[in-house]
Amino acid sequence: MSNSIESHLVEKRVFKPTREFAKAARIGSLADYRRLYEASIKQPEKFWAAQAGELRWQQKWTKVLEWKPPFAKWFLGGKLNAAENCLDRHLVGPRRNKAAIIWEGEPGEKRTLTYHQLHREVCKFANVLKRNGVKKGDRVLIYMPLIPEAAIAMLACARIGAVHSVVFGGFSSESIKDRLNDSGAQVVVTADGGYRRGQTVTLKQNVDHALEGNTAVRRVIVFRRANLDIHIEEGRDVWWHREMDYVNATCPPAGFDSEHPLFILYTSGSTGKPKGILHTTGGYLTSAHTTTKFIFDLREDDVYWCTADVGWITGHSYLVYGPLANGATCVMYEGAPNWPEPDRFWEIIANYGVTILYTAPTAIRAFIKWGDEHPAKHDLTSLRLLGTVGEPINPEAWMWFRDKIGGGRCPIVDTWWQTETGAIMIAPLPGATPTKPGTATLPFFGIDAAIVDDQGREVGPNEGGKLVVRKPWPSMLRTIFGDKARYKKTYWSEVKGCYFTGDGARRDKDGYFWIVGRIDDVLNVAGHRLGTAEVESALVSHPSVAEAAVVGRPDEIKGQGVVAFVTLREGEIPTNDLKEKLRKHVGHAIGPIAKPDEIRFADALPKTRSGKIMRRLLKELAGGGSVTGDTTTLEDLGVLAKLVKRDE
Ligand code: 7RM
Repeated sequence: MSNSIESHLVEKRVFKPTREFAKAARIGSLADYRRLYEASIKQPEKFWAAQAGELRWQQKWTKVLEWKPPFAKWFLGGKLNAAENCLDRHLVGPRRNKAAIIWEGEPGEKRTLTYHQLHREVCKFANVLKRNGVKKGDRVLIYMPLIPEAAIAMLACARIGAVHSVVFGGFSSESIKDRLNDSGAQVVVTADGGYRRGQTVTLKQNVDHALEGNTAVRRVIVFRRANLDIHIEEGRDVWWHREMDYVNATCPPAGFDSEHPLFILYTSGSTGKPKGILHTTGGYLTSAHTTTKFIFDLREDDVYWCTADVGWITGHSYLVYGPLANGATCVMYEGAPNWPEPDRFWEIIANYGVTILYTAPTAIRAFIKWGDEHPAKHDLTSLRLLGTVGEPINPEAWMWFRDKIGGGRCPIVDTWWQTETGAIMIAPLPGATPTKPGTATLPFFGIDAAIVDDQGREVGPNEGGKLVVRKPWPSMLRTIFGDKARYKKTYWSEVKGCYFTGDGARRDKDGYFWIVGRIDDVLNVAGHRLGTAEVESALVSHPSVAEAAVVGRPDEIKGQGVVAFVTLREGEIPTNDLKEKLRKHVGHAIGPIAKPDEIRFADALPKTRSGKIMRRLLKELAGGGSVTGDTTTLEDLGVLAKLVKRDE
């Protein structure tokens, strides 16, 4: 097929689950996985209904699925309360006094909330919301540091049927304003400030700026975290701790329709205004609960740490709803991984005896860059399982994670999913699936993932194409808030009858899914279509390289030439000689076609706040133009300015 994406990098390493891990796991062999997967795809409604049945429903559903493409409804007629499922359910029996959240602030404070205590705080804050006029269906914007109160505010909304919209605490006033306007939120929950790399972040001040001019906001509830001197607008702003004094801890959980909206989470479209991804209650919670249980193979005595912020979908599904619905003990850390020293994460793991660590490739590449001595200083033997999410993980980074953090003994679950999918879609089951560095392996139960060509036909082994999902699943986004037309166009018009993910991928001979990059980023060199991930992984496999981003630039002869932006490991010297070596290295690993025409050394790569490399900006730079596209989701504008300067 001439228009399919080619693949040249072959990964031969395979790691089978250890016998010990497999024996204790829920799913203990690949054969079991395959049998259950087949059954779940033949009868997805049966599988999901059985899973939904593990939650507490105040009224059972009458119909599992109504599918009027592209609109799905799950568990129709059912009524439940998401907060009740994450809290009240665990109050009978020994989980009552189990730690729900173990929190550490960046400056070093430590707090533990048991399920009983968390329940109490959530009930009280739910009453605070009610007291401030919040009703079922109202939108509440949450703009908080990563403190337990962020989760408390989310669960309090869920408890009374209000729809939360969490905005990452690193975002600007402008982003808050956009999201307020789009969601129509009337209430904002924030804090005076938070801590990041030893500095305070002025959250309340950012909210004040966002509220200049016209908005629907009539109440701002402020948690005191950083003792900052802040402006309090009489009649609009109230203190969290004062409000908590006025309420009691009784707040019975009302049952809401399964399809009642639970939250809106904005995701940056590559261009234009952010999309408000809408998730509903019963289906979302079912998927979050089920995937957490199977993919992390959660045990009663696990100490589970997901390093994501609640401002991202990973924080929603795998820091709050998934683990709490499972009654897990969750570690939550407010600050930066390298504050005060680059070993903060490893210190936390040793301190609390963390058993499961779920983090992102961007963090792993940073740890590699900072040096092996930092994890080596700490006892990491409590760990039994590792996970990654957010980007394709370069095989060398995967190997480092396995060896240096997992001590060669922990399975790694590389989990592929999106804000839109609500829950993990493709990932190994740690006791069943042999893993290979760089692949998210096989689809989760009930997920009908496939790779298709431009005509929508499924492609053969090792042929690249578009990653799609052919059947609805419970935590599927229901729409883009207020914009059905955009929902249809973005996700359901590219490939007939399928959900289009926007990602390019291939399946190997074992059926494993390899994400090759975003479809929009695919390179076209002399008629060869190459994903970005392979070329980047080839670069990262060179011992001098910490991170790489590859983009195409117009080339008269080849159509596109390959430009690689490369950051080096600590202590490496950027020379022309090294550039030549790297070009050869890629040629050797993949083939001459993928050899970068140009290599540019950079101090850092432009990334989104959640750590994804923004190739779109690099492409504009590489093409010789200035960067004109949207840069509001960029983590650090300085990075871009530096790259432009180097270019001059
Ligand atoms: C959870 C999250 C979604 C996009 C997705 C991919 C990329 C995420 C992986 C991955 C390769 C992975 N939601 N992505 N996980 N690529 N392997 N395990 O990240 O909405 O912010 O991003 O992230 O491109 O489409 S998200």
